[in-house]
Amino acid sequence: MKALVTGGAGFIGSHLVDHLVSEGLDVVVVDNLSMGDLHNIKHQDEVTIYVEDVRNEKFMQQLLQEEQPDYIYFLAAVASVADSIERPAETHSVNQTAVFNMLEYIRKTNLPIKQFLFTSSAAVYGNLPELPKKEDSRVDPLSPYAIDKYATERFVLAYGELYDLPTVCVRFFNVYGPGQNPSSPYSGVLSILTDCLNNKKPFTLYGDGSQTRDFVYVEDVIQALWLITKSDTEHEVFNIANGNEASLNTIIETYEKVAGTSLQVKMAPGRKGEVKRSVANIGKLIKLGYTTKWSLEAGLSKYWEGA
Ligand code: UD2
Repeated sequence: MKALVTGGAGFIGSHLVDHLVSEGLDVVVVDNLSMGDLHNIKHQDEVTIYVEDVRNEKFMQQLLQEEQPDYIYFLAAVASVADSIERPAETHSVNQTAVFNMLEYIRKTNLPIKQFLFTSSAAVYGNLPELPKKEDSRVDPLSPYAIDKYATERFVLAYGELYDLPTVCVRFFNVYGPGQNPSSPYSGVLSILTDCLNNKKPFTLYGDGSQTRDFVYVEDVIQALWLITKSDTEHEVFNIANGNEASLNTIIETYEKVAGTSLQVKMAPGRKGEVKRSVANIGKLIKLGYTTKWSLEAGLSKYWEGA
């Protein structure tokens, strides 16, 4: 069996690639290294890597013909809400057009795939008050990023239904773990916190710290993705999360305990368009056999050990 992972050198993608290799799959990676780093992939010598942009339509078509993957995991994205607000046209071309073009090519050529998995985001839920978020909760995508993710989900599911393609979508909540790049102000907060604790840098807290998130350790995310693949599920959306709500203040307190050191915190006004509370209902994943193996404490300890 062969898997194609776009964005396979990125934070989540590289963990997925290593898992797929350990499951005995042949793995092909396409990554333009805009965010990713080949060093993230442990099994680099066992993987076929193309440093290319998923927007290169000709290249992607040729790749699909030559490699004939059974599984396609579309993780390549500009994964930043802020970026999508600053450069909406460019992020749209990655977050939607590249996915659409691939689907269209698969449809036209009847490429015999076993699963096409598109990675969306909790961003689609926006700031609506119902909690926890279920896959069929109302959505309110507020940024170009969230709109692209939601619209692309719809394309992926509609292509699945209309043209009988085995497609599925997942919505990532706040994923953390080794390999997440802390260098941008819009990097995941836990990668920034790790960097601040490690290097005694001040941490800027946006808002009063009462905002909540559902933080999920990357190994649990890989567990979920693999369960979805093995289940041959089609035309469904799954939240991928831990299922627990934690405030940023709790995160900071827990991480300080784990690291045995205290953080220097600078207060700043809350970010514009910020989601106040976020937590997922993960019942659908649990039905596939998902169990969260990493509590917040356990995940943070493991992350800190390797930091
Ligand atoms: C996450 C996703 C984003 C999008 C969004 C949808 C990540 C990295 N980002 O954004 O792609 O899917 O969910 O809602 O998973 N914070 C600070 N100081 C910092 C950095 C962050 O206080 O230096 C706060 C930030 O204001 C927010 C919380 O920490 O309240 C989490 O921030 P984040 O950027 O890790 O993730 P989020 O939920 O804004």
